[in-house]
Amino acid sequence: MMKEKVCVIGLGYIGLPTASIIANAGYEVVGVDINNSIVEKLNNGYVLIEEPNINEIVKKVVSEGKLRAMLTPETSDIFIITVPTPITKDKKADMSYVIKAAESIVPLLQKGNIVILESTSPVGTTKGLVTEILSESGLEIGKDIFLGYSPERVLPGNIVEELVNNNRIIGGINAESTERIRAFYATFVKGELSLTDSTTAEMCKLVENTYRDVNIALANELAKICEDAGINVWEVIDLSNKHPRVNIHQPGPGVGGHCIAVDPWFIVEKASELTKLIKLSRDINDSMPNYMISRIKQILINIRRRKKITILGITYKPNTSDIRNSPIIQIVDILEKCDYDISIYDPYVEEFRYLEKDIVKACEESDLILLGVNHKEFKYLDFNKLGKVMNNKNILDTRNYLSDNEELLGKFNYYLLGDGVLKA
Ligand code: SAJ
Repeated sequence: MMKEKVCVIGLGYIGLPTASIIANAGYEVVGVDINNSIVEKLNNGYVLIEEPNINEIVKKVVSEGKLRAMLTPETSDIFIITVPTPITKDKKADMSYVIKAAESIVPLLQKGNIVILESTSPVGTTKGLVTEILSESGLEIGKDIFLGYSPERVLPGNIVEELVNNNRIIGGINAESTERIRAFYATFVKGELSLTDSTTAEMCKLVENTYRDVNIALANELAKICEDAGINVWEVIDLSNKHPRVNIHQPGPGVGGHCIAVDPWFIVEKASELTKLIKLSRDINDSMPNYMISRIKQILINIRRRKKITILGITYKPNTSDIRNSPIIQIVDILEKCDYDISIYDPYVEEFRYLEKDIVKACEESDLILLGVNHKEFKYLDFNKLGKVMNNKNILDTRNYLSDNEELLGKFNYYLLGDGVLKA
């Protein structure tokens, strides 16, 4: 049977791997993006995002002519919208990209087409906003055009593998839409396909990330409590999680990225009076950068002169170059305002203010190393060499990443978020 043509709108972290996997499953795929360089590079078999295995797949499907990139959409059997849904300063969902993407396909729609929204969206977007825009085609949505919502769950850094193997939720605006969208994903997704309606599917996506944000907030609040009680929060969490039904997350310097720090606000936007716990969790997680500053000030309290801090790792999570919403960058901003000298070393970041390419240089005359992100390169650093160039051999570990490094513990004053040592 002639494989159908799929148009994927938005070639970012999710859209590009999605377009590549679908092309690799045998479909003819047109990838659409407003960014000319993404389109040009993709047509030459190159990608702008770093993801394991993505380069090989893109090169393969582009060379086979199964995937090509365009600046505007073409008539297709299936349209998938994977554009960003950023958050505005007042914590509201910015749906402008989704609106533009939906409007761009209206003139191309034909009876029997399937339209799938994948972008994280406030509850009711598919049945409301998107249905309204697509109706401008004059076609009956749900009967001539099948429409639904199917959120991705892929973890940046493991997208290609998870796109195929993760379970997936399929939420149509009606049963016929759900079934047709299920049949499409079933041709390349090996995970379980759970069927529901579009509004429930939208809420599931937001709930999955909100669940993590609330649980991280619990871990962060426990870090503050344990620190005050003079006990080690990591030991408390580790031992508590040995209970068969307890899964406390990890404390940290804050929650970054473009998902967990963002998605809870989409729920708050639609139910402001009902979302006390969700809002409070966001505030707790957003309080962590300032909390780390207070720890730094405590540790360096006896140094009167201008102090220097060396930051190891500024990305939002380990082993990635992604700095979006990174809490470590918030720590840099606060340190600047408090008149500290700052140097940064992060092997995954090409350019950033205070960034040093040489870690020894970054540590020169430093009073404290802040371990911001647990990049694998930081596990076995030569702390003997780093300590020799520092004014004071202090290290504050925000990720419990180096607490088993005997060499470090022997040479540095080792401090750990939530270790309670300053109170003990
Ligand atoms: N973090 C903690 N403590 C923890 C876990 C994470 O402080 O116990 C911090 C991390 O350091 C990071 C942030 O939270 O700054 C988020 O990191 P993450 O790896 O947990 O999540 P993301 O944003 O990279 O990906 C999430 C995933 N969602 C879930 O795990 C429920 C992914 O599956 C989603 O597809 C993605 O959001 C998304 O696109 O929504």
